[in-house]
Amino acid sequence: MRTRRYPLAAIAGVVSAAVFLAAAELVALLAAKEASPLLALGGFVIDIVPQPVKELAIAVFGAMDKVALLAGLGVAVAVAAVLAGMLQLRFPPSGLIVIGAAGAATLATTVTRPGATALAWAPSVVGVVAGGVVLVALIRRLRPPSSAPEEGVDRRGFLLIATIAGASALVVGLGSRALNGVTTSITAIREALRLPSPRSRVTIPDGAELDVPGLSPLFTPNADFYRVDTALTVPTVDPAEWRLIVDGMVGERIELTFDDLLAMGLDEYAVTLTCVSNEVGGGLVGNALWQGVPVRDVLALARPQEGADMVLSTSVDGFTASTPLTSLTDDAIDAILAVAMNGEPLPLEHGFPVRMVVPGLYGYVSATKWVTELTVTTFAQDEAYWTPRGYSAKAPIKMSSRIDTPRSGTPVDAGTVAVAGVAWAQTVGISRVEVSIDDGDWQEAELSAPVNEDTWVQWKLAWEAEAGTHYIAVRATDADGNLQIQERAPIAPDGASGWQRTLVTVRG
Ligand SMILES: Nc1nc2c(c(=O)[nH]1)N[C@H]1C(S)=C(S)[C@@H](COP(=O)(O)O)O[C@H]1N2
Ligand SMILES: [Mo]
Repeated sequence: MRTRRYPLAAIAGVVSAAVFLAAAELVALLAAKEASPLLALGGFVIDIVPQPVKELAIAVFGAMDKVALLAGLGVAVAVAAVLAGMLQLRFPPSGLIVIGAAGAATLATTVTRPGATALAWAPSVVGVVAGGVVLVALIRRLRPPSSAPEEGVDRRGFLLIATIAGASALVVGLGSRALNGVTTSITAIREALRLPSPRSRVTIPDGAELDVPGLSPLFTPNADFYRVDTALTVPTVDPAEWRLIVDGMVGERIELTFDDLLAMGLDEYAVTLTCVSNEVGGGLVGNALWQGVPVRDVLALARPQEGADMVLSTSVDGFTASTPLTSLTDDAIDAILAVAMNGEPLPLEHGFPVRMVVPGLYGYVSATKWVTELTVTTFAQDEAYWTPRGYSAKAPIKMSSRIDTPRSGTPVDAGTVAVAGVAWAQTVGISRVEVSIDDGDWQEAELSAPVNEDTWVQWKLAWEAEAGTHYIAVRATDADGNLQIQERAPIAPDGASGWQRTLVTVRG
């Protein structure tokens, strides 16, 4: 019987790659948690991918963008593995060279990742060795040195090694990854955490929430709150080990523990967070009640020096944001180090245990999650994560208004239709929202009672809808009398602008 050797060689490649990754995951679990080659490679791709591609990925895959990235990486690894197997059969040792090159790539990314430890090299190196040994052993079964081509293939030996190696790789790899995801234990720590009661609570005025089906709630439940970050896996930070360092242009470098921070006293704040990637009418905006400590109180302990104009906040995963120093020290702006969101400790994906929240600035220049360091510096001297990637170093949130209901794809019945949505102009407040049907006169909508100037308001308008298709447009005016910018702008470099206009269908 003629054994087809190339398909077997392809299998040999895939099994070797699985052994490589599994051995690396095991070593990562034992010696260097952050140095999982696949995740480091994924993180590296996130950092180098051009912004338009990143936006496309978010648009196409939505919240699944990271899953899609991992799936894509998996396909790339599989293709490389098949190639390595076939190459090793035909032109040894070129298959080994492919594995070595893959190892060199993951080595380079793991040792240069933020938070890399002294043993960050180990998973890649052990992975390459294990994968290489299995590849050589398998391919040898396909070409015994003494035999003529197509003959003397040790099929049984091949299948035995392939099965054992493949199965162990699956068990060890998946098991290690699962154990490495200490997420579970940090979840337990978070659930057991009891924060001190805040000294003050936000007063919610009567009429702060309108009752219209389909309208966003005044406060966005944590589970529905948008999530945007560059973290491929959610960072897991134990509050007992968390430290906040304040350094740079300061009179004294300080270091706070979580308890130190809590001891400064918590207050409650209502702030609407907005992402610079939010398109007009988009959902990357949410409103929450936060509990935290003013950043200005923490900075004051370190005494920022004359000449500084920026604070670079750094996350445990290396993300950075540049915030004007004045936005953090101004008594009128409630910039906080937040520990709670809507009455519970920050969810892991929203920055547990501590994040920044600064009213009036887009998240990428202010809302650092898993924050561990505040460096007092200057815009001239330092730049943050998104600055060299095409976004402005400074980015106040642009006033905007959004139509929540009726929605474009959902027809409504003729008659009285409640048109409603939200509008925000953080640090200033909204004074008016107007709606225009089919480009007719602007009609003033009813506003909810504002909680404060940092939160969105809800608006609604009763519309006598006739059968057919209609345009609904919305625009807001802030408390200083400025009209929302009509001119359309893309999200880069400092946020989208324009009035939302949607097409709705009314059934007769
Ligand atoms: N560590 C870290 N913090 C981060 C980011 C990030 O990528 N990493 N993204 C920022 C951006 S762009 C936004 S809009 C907000 C989003 O916060 P949320 O995910 O809690 O809604 O977090 C900010 N903080
Ligand atoms: Mo953002």
